[in-house]
Amino acid sequence: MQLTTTTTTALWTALLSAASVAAHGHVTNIVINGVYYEGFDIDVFPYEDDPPVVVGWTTPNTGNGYIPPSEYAEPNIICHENATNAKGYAVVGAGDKINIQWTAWPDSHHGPVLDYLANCGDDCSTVDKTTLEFFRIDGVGLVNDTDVPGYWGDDELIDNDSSWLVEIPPELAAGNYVLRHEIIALHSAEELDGAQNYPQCFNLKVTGTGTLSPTGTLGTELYQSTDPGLYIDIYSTLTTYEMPGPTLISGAVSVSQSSSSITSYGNATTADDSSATAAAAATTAAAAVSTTAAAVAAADTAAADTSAAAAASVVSITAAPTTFVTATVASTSAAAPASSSAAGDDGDDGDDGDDSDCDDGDDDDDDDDDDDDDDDDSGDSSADSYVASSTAAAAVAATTPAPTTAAVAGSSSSSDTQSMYGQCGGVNWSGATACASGASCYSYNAYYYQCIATS
Ligand SMILES: [Cu+2]
Repeated sequence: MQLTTTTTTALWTALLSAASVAAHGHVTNIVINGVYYEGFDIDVFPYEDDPPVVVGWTTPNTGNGYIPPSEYAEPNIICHENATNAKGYAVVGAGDKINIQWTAWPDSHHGPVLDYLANCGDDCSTVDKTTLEFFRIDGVGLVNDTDVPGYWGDDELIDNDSSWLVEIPPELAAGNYVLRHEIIALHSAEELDGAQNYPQCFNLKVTGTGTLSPTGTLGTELYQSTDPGLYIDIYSTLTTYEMPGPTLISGAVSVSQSSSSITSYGNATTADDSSATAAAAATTAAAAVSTTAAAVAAADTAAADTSAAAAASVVSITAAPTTFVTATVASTSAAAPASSSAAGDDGDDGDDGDDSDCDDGDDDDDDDDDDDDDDDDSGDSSADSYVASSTAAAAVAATTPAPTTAAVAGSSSSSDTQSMYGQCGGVNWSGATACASGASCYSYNAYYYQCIATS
């Protein structure tokens, strides 16, 4: 039985919903051109002696907590509580999009979504986070306030299969960068120190020929507790919303939200890997998850233990960053994109934030949005600040279920041409090997060839 892309997305949402006891949330993984890179699994890795190398920064934040404004001048605001550097990174082309996938996000926690980058110099796995200077590459605040407390960036994230799409600025200079992705929940922000920041960091190696090298702001200087976008009563009618933090850089590209289909699994690259000839790197295992019988079975049961097994299999796939994984996921499980389950979600916040503040919203905290088909392609993402208008609501209402379908493993034939920055070859690659006009196929390693601009 063939599952459509939409069905597959619904399946994963179902698995996530079944497995998650929503406290707040965290990023489970990122997806770049269909390749899945695991984040730091707070439900599992903190309890392991030797957790796998991943692209997500390490946090012992097992309670899904947040950083309050009282810590805006402290290192915790940079990449979350007691965060330490990710040991691996993902390779991404300038102009590529990254889909950042979260556990279910509570729909009472309205607020903006923002993304920043900071250049690490030689190595993001060892850089001192307090020296990183972040510049902002996107941000969506209040989309419309038709229905107070409004429809916000993170509501768009919820409606986008709990994921956020961000584009690396096309002209960004090549180099090593920390991606700082953040939701700020404002449901208690009518009180000073009531905002809740949920920063999540990932290491990237950006490739390209651009020269854009923006100046940035130290993480500990991004916000002030009295910023109008952080000390605000969202339960009153708002005519404007001022995004907190530094202004968007010129050269940033805001994109319409859509979620990305996962067509293969990649391992985090490490500094050691990058000097080796083969192995690791942006390894891709051609896991045709959308067409497996196992996936169908999982859809029928969608029980917590099923998703737990799936999550475990993902861990095992990515646990060996120096070994190329040839097995497809088909025989093992539906390979749910990560997340929670067995290990307790109900732990204490583990930071100064008081969890009791979290239910002030007028919506049910745990009411996961199962309406997974209403991807919002309205293009409102570019709105940096909200100004009331009669067209905003209409734009949001427009729904076009159009998840990314480009470069789905097995669905393209070798006679196709791959678009810019898509994969065009490598061991086990069965998709297009020719690049669209203006691009050439470049071999990063034996397992990953990518279409990049012909210089
Ligand atoms: Cu909360």
